[in-house]
Formats: sequence, C-alpha cells, structure tokens
Amino acid sequence: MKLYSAPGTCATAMHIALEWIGKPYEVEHVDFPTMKSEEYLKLNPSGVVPTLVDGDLALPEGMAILLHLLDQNPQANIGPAAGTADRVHLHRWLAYLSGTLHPYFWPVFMPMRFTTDANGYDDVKAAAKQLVDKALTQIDQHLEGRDWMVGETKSVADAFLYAMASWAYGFKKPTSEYKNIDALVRKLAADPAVQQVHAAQGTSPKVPVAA
Ligand SMILES: N[C@@H](CCC(=O)N[C@@H](CS)C(=O)NCC(=O)O)C(=O)O
Repeated sequence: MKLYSAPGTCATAMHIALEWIGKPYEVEHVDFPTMKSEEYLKLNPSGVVPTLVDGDLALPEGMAILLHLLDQNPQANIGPAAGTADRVHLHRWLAYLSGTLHPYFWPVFMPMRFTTDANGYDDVKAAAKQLVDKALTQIDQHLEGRDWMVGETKSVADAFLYAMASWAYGFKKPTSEYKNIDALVRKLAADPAVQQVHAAQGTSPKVPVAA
C-alpha cells in the first residue's frame, strides 16, 4: 500500500491509521505542484491529498480511505465492524469531519478561493473561523463524558479529528479551549504511532507530550 500525503494535512489521519494497522506501507509526501501534476491527477482528479494506492485501487477521499483501511484490517481494532450500532455512529462522525469541519477550514487557509476581492481575505477568514468554532463546539459537546469519538476505544475518527483539530491551535480561540477535544489530541499525541507519523513528516504535535 502507498499513501500520498503532505505534512500537517488531513492525510495525517490516514498515515496514523496505517501505522496503527502495522502492515508494511509506503508514504510519499507530495508538494502542491506535484498534487496538480498530470500523473497525480490520474490517481486523484481533485489534485489533493490523500490518495491511497492499494494494489489496482487508487482511492482518493480521506473518509473512503479510512473506511477501506478499517474494513480490510478487522484485526487492527481501528474502528467498529460493519453492522454494529457503533459503526453507524462512526459513519456519522466521519461524514461530519470530512463534509463539515474540513471544508470550514478551507477559507482560513485559502481565502483567495472564496472571494474575488483581494481586500476581502481577512473577512473570509474571520467568517470561516466562526464556522470552525461552531463545528468544534459541537464535537466538544459530543465528547463530554467520552474518551473517544465512537465506542470505547480509539478509532479512525479520532485520527481524523486529531489532524483537523491540530490546525486550530494557533487560532484566536485555540483548540485548547475545547477541553474535550484538547484532551483527545493530547492522548493521541502521546500514541507511539502518532509520534512515528510526526517523525516521518518532520512535524511536531501542537501539544506538549509527556516524556
Ligand atoms: N475531499 C477531500 C479533500 C482533501 C483536501 O482538501 N486535502 C487538502 C489537504 S488537507 C489538500 O490537499 N489541498 C490542496 C488543494 O486544495 O489544492 C478529502 O476529504 O480527501
């Protein structure tokens, strides 16, 4: 299996899932021009990371990759099995992370894609940060009294949240103010698989990790 990723992006979650599974895999970190290259667009027509290549399958879309990895590796304990009640909740939260929280961040990082007014970038970012706050608040409330997003153990949903929640630590209202999300990020930052991913990326967790 080969994952196309870029340091600090949402693809961090798929990289964590591969580490949790523990089977051999390869990661290629691609830069922006490579994501838009003719060759890469054949694998991922959107020109973004992640893409997972698994045999003949070239699979874009982080949520689809996480579900594929989960279903192909039932022994890895990275999420509930199909047909269980927890699996339904997993679908719900993966959809929310992929389809709601993630797009709320896009205008923060790429305001030029959301307005044709070059003077409007700050307003676009401010509006997007309000939406990020709305989504993080909802997730934080969901996590009240829970250790993990779904069920009693860590799952691919936690890895997905880890990647995205990490983006907001530098915001005016930082991730650390969402105490349940912050606790989950801190737990995962101490996970050896997550540390391995950071080492491979040349990145660091956004939270201090106990020695
Ligand atoms: N719907 C896609 C979105 C992926 C996405 O937006 N990836 C970002 C990194 S977090 C990216 O590669 N952006 C480059 C670009 O938008 O040009 C998914 O969930 O996999």
